Amino acid sequence: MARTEDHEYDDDSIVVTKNKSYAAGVPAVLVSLQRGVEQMGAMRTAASFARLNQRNGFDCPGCAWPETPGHRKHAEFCENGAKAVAEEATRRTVGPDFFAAHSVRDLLDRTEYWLGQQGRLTHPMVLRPGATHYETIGWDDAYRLIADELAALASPHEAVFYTSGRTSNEAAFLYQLMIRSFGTNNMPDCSNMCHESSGSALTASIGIGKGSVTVPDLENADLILIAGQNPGTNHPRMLSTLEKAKKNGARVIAVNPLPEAGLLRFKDPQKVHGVVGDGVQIADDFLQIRIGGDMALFQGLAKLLVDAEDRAPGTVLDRHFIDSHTAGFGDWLDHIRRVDLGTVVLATGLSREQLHDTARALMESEATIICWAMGLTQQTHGVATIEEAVNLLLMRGMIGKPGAGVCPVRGHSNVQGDRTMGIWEKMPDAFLDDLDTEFGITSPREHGLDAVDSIRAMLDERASVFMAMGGNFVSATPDTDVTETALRNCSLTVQVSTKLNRSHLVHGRTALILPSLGRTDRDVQATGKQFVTVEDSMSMVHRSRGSLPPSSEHMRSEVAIVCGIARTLFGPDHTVPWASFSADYDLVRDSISRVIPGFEDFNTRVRRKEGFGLPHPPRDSRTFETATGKANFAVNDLVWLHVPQNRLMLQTMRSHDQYNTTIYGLDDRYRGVKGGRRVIFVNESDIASLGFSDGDLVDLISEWPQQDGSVEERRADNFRIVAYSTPVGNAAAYYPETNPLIPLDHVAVRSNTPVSKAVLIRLEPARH
Ligand SMILES: Nc1nc2c(c(=O)[nH]1)N[C@H]1C(S)=C(S)[C@@H](COP(=O)(O)OP(=O)(O)OC[C@H]3O[C@@H](n4cnc5c(=O)[nH]c(N)nc54)[C@H](O)[C@@H]3O)O[C@H]1N2
Ligand SMILES: Nc1nc2c(c(=O)[nH]1)N[C@H]1C(S)=C(S)[C@@H](COP(=O)(O)OP(=O)(O)OC[C@H]3O[C@@H](n4cnc5c(=O)[nH]c(N)nc54)[C@H](O)[C@@H]3O)O[C@H]1N2
Ligand SMILES: [Mo]
Repeated sequence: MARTEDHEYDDDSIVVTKNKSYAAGVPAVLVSLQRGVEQMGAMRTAASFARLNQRNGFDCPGCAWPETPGHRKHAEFCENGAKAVAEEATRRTVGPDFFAAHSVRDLLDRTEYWLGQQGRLTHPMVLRPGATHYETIGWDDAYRLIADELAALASPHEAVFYTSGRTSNEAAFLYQLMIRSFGTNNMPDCSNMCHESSGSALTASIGIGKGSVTVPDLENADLILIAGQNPGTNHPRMLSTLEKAKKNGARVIAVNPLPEAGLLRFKDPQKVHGVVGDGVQIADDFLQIRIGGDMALFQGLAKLLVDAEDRAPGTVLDRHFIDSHTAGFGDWLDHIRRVDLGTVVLATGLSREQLHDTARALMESEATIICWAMGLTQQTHGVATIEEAVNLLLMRGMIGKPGAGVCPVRGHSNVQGDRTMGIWEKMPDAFLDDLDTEFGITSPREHGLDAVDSIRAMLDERASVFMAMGGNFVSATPDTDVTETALRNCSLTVQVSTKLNRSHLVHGRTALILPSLGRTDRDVQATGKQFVTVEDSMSMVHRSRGSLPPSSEHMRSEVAIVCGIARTLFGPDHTVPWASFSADYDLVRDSISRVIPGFEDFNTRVRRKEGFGLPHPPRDSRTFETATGKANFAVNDLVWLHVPQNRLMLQTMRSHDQYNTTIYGLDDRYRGVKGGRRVIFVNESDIASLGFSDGDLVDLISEWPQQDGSVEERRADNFRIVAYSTPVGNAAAYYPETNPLIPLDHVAVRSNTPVSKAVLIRLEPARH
């Protein structure tokens, strides 16, 4: 099962030191500069860092956290944002000579780290049926090849079109328009593996799948709960917001199986005191919860609040809000009264005292925000868990008022915008109607395939053309061996990419690599310099304009690539003006303004300093566009995870030195691991009871029970045990090395998201 890894992952080189109790500070500044200069040279480093997240510059490709409104700091970025920029703006290139020197077979033995380090893709490349090497192909020939393969399909539903979350609004809008003009809604995206559970839960509860708070809300909250999120690594700029919130008197409670550095202490590298001082303690309380225990936590807290209301009626519940804005309260109340606190203690691993303390904090707060990320969404009961978080807010009227609300913290920098633009396999009919009216097309109304269902379709040969707008589908999805088989079944795989990755090497009968411009690159089209737009985690839309000269004249923008394919596919007389769109992105925005509510006068408003915010009915007016017309209390049976004897529940997460499947380096600084990634963090007492020692080399075997009583096993070899603070029975290791362990069918109820944060495993002494 497991791929043999080369020297970079040699366990002999892994060094483990004590994990850090604070994030950022001096080392963060040094790492940013060093990575920049290594990849880009001093000039490009200075030029790009100066324009990162500035009003006339480009949006950081790192994460979707908003820029601070009003006054922007000179350096509105963080160490990991700088790494993301260096990764993209590197001067190293991968061109025809590289592909002539390396066969696909040879490249398959390299790690993602090695592949990514080779540089930017510069030329369109094709792998012909049976060929051993990629060779160059002209753009027009590449478009023709795609158009011919698509036209030859028996049905448009035999093609799937993936999107990763860096794609701009303009490119995403045109991409979905091309796909729907072609005749399918098969649009899997990275969201399917990411915040899909948030979207499902929030749409059911409050009628919109997006967060309801802004940066000023966070800064003015009384209480902020951060559950299942590691902002110190994945959203470092959020720490500055939290620091401000704390200065204003907020209490912050971290809910996490791991004591993540950024949650405990933070040194702001952009401030002198941050660099030299001890830093600010961010989390006032740390609830070290067992994996999958959050649903129990939220129900338990609701129960304690209901008990308090019973003791002193009128003091806890927001009756006015509940009566006028919610539905389902009575049923929910009956259900919550029956929650057993003993079960909550078992499920969470927390003490009664911690539960009572947290309940008290919720009762004392007049403005509560709950933030979350992958620790909640990538769970079997992720949707229900998020609904429970919403219940907890609804009972106190904590939505649609300043300083209060829901805050799902998004991942990819434009993943939320891509959804707004229609990248979704089940866009509502209202959107499709408006799209059809604008362009004179007939969009299919039947829902398409998401990521997991696309893999199933390719596996069963129901789909045979796979195209990806960015991302690294093979490594980001679960069940690596199965997914690889699925892609190899295709007749054509097309990857629009900036960097080389494993998805270029696990291919269909014919494969194409189309090199695209990224955020940092200057984009010039027939009518001159272009900019694109993105939407952040808080529904703010703004411009992004790259300024660096592209490292090759053969790269094209994502917009140009989509328009090129579409023109070839549909011919020059198509009702959509593809050629004009690719020449002038303002025209794309004009169409968006007519199709998507909230984008009226798009071209004017997006040119304003701060861009503009999209409407959010619950936040703006306590309006809930659900089936009941109210915010819904959800009733969910309490489910939590039992870990059998001699087994561990494994969560797969990010190190400090990676961006999803892109590995920047081998240094997980805050957790004290250097020089390698094949480590598994295990509680000391589990290490002893399983008969191992810290430093031992083990194989991880996941167990997936079958209906007939048998157990399916998957294996990932050679992980070094690291004794670490994690609840008993819970372990952690990095993604994507652990993706071969996750069964394709291990998905979240109602969102079909792969359950990457709860994989049942056992350890065996390493075989090799
Ligand atoms: N530098 C950098 N930035 C990134 C990314 C990156 O890879 N690198 N990725 C981007 C993307 S696409 C995303 S989606 C975000 C991801 O941001 P995060 O969600 O912060 O990413 P993970 O590393 O998956 O961390 C999940 C956190 O949840 C905790 N956790 C695991 N299981 C549970 C549980 O059952 N309950 C609770 N309460 N906590 C749990 C883990 O200990 C960990 O702290 O970051 C974005 N930003
Ligand atoms: N086990 C496990 N699996 C997971 C997760 C987990 O926590 N655990 N997290 C999941 C999550 S939250 C996510 S979002 C997915 C991520 O899934 P993806 O978004 O598919 O993966 P990335 O690694 O972000 O994609 C990196 C590639 O994108 C390309 N790229 C980068 N920038 C651009 C650009 O501007 N344009 C184009 N065209 N291409 C570009 C580069 O070629 C690069 O190699 O993984 C998921 N998989
Ligand atoms: Mo994500």
